[in-house]
Amino acid sequence: MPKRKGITVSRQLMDSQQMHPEATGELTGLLNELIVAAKIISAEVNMAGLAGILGQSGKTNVQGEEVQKLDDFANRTLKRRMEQCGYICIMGSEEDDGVIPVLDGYEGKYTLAFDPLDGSSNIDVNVSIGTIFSVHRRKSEGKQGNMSDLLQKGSEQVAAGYIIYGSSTVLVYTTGHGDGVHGFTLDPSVGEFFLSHPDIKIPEQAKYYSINEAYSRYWYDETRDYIKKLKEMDEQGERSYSLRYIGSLVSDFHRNLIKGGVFLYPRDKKSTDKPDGKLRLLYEAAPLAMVAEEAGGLAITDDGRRILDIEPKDLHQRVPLVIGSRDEVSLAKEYFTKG
Ligand code: FDP
Repeated sequence: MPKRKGITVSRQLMDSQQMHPEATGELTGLLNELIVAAKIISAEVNMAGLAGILGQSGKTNVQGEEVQKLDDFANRTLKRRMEQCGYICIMGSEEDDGVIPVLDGYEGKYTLAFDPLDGSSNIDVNVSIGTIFSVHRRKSEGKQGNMSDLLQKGSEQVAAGYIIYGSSTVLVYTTGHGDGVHGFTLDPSVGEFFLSHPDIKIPEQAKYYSINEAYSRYWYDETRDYIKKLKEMDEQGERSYSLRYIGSLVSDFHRNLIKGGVFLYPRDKKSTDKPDGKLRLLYEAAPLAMVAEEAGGLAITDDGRRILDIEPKDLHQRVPLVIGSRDEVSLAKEYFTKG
């Protein structure tokens, strides 16, 4: 078939739905609703400086209206749109302690977990931030879903992805099963996401590594040895890797997905209150792990376990994360499991 140009994300979703005769269109509907929420958030992010919604909430904008912080805004937008979309039975948000119900009469067969605006320390300084999402099929019966519907392994996700609000707004998603990872760029002049990165494959070998080096004095030996190895010269006597650390997981991950790289947020001795590192399994690690694996990469903990196999016990469970190009994550696994 000749390659088509200018494919919108809705068209792509419809096409992939048709490749699965058992599909009812509900997942497509869910993703389409999410995309609308993403467009609203993207518009707000682009206007944030003008609208006066950077920084703390409790401010008024230039029109004298009450305004919310951007992460509040993103959270509310997602909840408001998705609670009445009719395709999900329960939600979990990185910003909310407990489960989030949907409107009575609008219960559907999926669940949605999201980090509404990842990279919060970058919100006020025009650095890329993003929304990460994860979709499971519900397990419980009845109308509203419950906690057990959200506490499912990453390997049971039916869709996952993210939207980056950066120099352009880019949506990346996968529905698994070898359907691939696809990237779409928002054309703000027409308000549509167009296919810009079809069938993304993460380069097997990395050029970059991403870790917060400022914590190096708190690292365990395995992390230190691995990073030391990455810094060694290659056989030609040249430097092999560059360090990039934006401090927005979603942005660091995206760059590594496109260019080849490994991102680490391992356990360390600094965070005694966070023995498993900082990142959340349900809202960050599991969805990105699904994208990474579907693109040919890997995602493990810093003791070598596959992220997608971890059974969540808690909505806000944290997990050490090593994710990215196959060769570098495999090398990391050797270091982390040496014993
Ligand atoms: P942030 O706290 O700014 O929201 O998940 C949280 C996160 O950002 C990730 O996006 C990012 O990779 C990480 O924390 C940065 O943490 P450090 O400042 O500890 O490196």
